[in-house]
Amino acid sequence: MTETSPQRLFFALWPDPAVRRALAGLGREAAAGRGRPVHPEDLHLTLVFLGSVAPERLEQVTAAAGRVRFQPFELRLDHYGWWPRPRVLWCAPAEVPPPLPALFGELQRELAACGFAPEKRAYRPHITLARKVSRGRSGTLEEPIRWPVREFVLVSSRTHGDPPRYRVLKKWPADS
Ligand code: 2AM
Repeated sequence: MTETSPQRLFFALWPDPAVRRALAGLGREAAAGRGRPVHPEDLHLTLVFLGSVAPERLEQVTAAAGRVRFQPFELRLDHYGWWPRPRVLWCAPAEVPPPLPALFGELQRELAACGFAPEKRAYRPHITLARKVSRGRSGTLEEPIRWPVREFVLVSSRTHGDPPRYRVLKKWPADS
C-alpha cells in the first residue's frame, strides 16, 4: 500500500537473528530488571535519524541511499554502558571500524544534498538495549558479540502502540 501520511524514518544497521538474540540476552542481564527493555525485534544501530518525512520525499530518500557505496565490515560489540540524561542502557564497539563512520558520512552527505539537515552532534554508534533506566551500569563483554555487517536499511517507526515499533522498508547491500 502506498503511504499517504508522513512517516518517521531512520537509517540503521539491522542485526541478524543470532546477533539480535545475543543483544536481547545482554539487555536483560545488564538492565537487571530496571527500565524498559527494547523489544528484541526492534534492536538496531541507528545510522541517520530523519524524523517525519512526507510521502512525496520518500523517493528522494531511497535514491540518496542508493548512491551510497560501502565495504562490508565486522562490528565487535564488546562493552555496554549507561547515559544518565537520556536514561539509556546501550551496547557499542570499543573500537569503531573505519567503514562505519565512512558509511555514516556518505549517507549524511547524500541526504544533505537533497535537503535533510545533517546531525550536529558527533556520531556515537550504539545499540539502545533499554530505556527509562534510572540507574545503570557499565561493563565489558567477556565474549564480544560479532556482527558481520553486509547491508543497511531504511526503517519506519511508530510512536504509539505495542512494540515491535519498527519496520524495515528497504535494504541496500554492501559492495561485494
Ligand atoms: P536512541 O536509540 O539513542 O534513542 C529511532 O528513534 C532511532 O533513532 C533510535 O535508535 C534513536 O536513538 C535514534 N534517534 C537519533 N536521533 C533521534 C531523535 N532526534 N529523536 C528520536 N530518535 C532519534
